[in-house]
Amino acid sequence: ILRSPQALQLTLALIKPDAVAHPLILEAVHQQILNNKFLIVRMRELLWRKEDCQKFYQEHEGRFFYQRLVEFMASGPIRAYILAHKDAIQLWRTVMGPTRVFRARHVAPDSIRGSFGLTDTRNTTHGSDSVVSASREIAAFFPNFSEQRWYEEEEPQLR
Ligand code: RTP
Ligand code: MG
Repeated sequence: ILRSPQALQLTLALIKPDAVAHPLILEAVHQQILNNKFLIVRMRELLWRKEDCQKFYQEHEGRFFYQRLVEFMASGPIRAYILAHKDAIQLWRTVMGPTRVFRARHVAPDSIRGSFGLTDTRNTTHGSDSVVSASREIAAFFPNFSEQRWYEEEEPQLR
């Protein structure tokens, strides 16, 4: 397997506080990552400060849900992953399902959000939505990670 952005795209996945707080849901989400044959490049658990959330979600500043989202994301531990796969960004968003929980339950009941989402804010997971935001979000959570070095130097670990 050639390690290139075409063959193995990187994305940032977050498991949000509602899911990290529940061991069975946390395990089920992790299992979805494995089932879909993502390569887990990095993984860490952390508690976010409110200022970090505000920065991360700054594109949503002013939206009616912004304050609620920021407070929720700082309310408990979250888990962050760098995932690699062919077309990882779109694949992870498909595995997550639609953002809105009502839509997720009806259109994609077996998706992560369709299965476990509680509300539009407490919707279990986050995934980058473009190559540009994936790079920005990976850097926010894994400041020592170099995408370029990863593509050039590390050998793929096949599962
Ligand atoms: P994300 O930005 O997290 O990848 O999510 P997305 O593209 O699927 O959804 P977007 O519409 O961009 O929403 C950004 C985040 O805000 C939360 N949200 N809460 N009504 C609400 O309470 C509400 N609406 C959106 C979502 O959970 C999403 O993480
Ligand atoms: Mg978005």
